[in-house]
Amino acid sequence: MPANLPPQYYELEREFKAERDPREKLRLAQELLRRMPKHKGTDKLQAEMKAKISKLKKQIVGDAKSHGDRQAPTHDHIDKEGAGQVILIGPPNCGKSSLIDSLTHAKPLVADYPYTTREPLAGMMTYETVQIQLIDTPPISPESYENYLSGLVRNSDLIVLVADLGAPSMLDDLKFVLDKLEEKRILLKAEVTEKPDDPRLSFKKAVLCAHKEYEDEDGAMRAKLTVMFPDFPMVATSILDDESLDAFKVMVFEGLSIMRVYTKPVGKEADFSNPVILPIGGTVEEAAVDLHKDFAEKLKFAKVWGEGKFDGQRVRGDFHLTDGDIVEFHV
Ligand SMILES: Nc1nc2c(ncn2[C@@H]2O[C@H](COP(=O)(O)OP(=O)(O)OP(=O)(O)O)[C@@H](O)[C@H]2O)c(=O)[nH]1
Ligand SMILES: [Mg+2]
Repeated sequence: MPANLPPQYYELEREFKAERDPREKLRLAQELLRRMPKHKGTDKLQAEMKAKISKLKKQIVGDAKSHGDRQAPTHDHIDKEGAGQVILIGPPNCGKSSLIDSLTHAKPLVADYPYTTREPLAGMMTYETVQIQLIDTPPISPESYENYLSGLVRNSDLIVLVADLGAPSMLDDLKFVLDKLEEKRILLKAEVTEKPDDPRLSFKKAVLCAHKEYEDEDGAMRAKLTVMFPDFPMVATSILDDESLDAFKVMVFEGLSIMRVYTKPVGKEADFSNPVILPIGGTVEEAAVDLHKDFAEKLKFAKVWGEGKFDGQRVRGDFHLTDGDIVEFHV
């Protein structure tokens, strides 16, 4: 039986064959399998593709292990920790490492010359009751692009594009970063509402950090940024301005589109130290699953405290929660 595959399939297959990065190759292989019409004529092809996927997975795990043996860690993947993984990217010397230094306990190298950062470095930022992972990265410029950055950016939950308000070449530098990412098929978006039609592309949500605000006293550079990125959330920051760093945290938290839900055992106080993190609009049932799968199955009803609710309002599993709600599960 003929396979009868659509032309887009063959186009994607060519990309797959040409791709060298195993993680990207795996992503394309999974997409090929997903797009393959499922009928008798494609049985053999499906089996072959599954075998390729499994081989690629083994290769990725194997690569990580063998690099570990040689004490040379791979940088294209950093395990996620906390409520979200946020990657700071930008041109050389714009202040990425200084921001990580000010916002986390990580101690990156900071220097007044470009190309200081050579490897990614993760640190945890505390925003109110949540921990958010920030990743410092080497700069992106015509002189330098670390290939593993594509994987790191694709895997992150949010991108912070850092602009240097003190650099006369700021707009060109940022344009280069955008062009470079586009070449790697990553498009930064103010809001990601849909998946790209073309599976080779990744749409990634980004926010803007207009850094070194005191270098831009008349606001002229910020005005230029707003023209270049009209829809993107933006804060102006300086490592010398604590309020600006607080505003940065709010922007990042909001950019992650997550909310905090506090759980409360029956008859006891709520636990504010360890919120359940859900996507905005998450339900009581999703919060219960996060605690324990059984819990969600046995759930009879819940009581909710929070804005816009009666205190202890009785709700069912499909009730949509909002940031800061307190939930008491009844099983
Ligand atoms: N005026 C001013 N300078 C800053 C600020 N933050 C960082 N800097 C300076 O900017 C320079 C570069 O800082 P880094 O944090 O090393 O910059 P980077 O983006 O990590 O640089 P690379 O790792 O080379 O890409 C240093 O001299 C910092 O002291 C700020 O808020 N205001
Ligand atoms: Mg740096």
